[in-house]
Amino acid sequence: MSTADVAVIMGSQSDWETMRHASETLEALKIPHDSRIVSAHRTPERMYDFARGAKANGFKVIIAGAGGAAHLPGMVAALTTLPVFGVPVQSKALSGLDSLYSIVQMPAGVPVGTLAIGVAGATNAALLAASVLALSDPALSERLEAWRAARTGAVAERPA
Ligand code: RP5
Repeated sequence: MSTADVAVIMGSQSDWETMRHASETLEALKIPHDSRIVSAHRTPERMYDFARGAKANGFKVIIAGAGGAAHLPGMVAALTTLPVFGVPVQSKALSGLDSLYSIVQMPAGVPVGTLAIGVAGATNAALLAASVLALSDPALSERLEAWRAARTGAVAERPA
């Protein structure tokens, strides 16, 4: 049983440069999370075991990032009813359009909440996870409001 509410999974070590932004955002909001490499193609059995056991292991939300032929978020969503947020990692060959198309067009019945390509998507996946968890966690709800207010407060009236 994990003590983490959110699993941040990714297809490769090379995805960490993007997915660490999800982890850092969860960290900033003091949300317990666990980051793991789980590849749909290279470690399919690890992926199956993770997805099948995720709910029983105490996870409430899964953030899954992958690039190229990015099947990880969809395959995980096929194996669990936990909310899955998919982050298309920006690939070298096709700039992440391949990742986006691999994640976004799920068939009806197997949902993946697909985010923007790259760092913005990873950051926003963490914020969406926070919004879900905040529905039943008033203290987190306050931290999320404060995080958003700080962002608003940081926008200058005029360019420097
Ligand atoms: C995908 O292939 C991973 O999610 C990664 O974005 C991409 C490339 O992986 P590496 O060759 O860098 O390990 O499965």
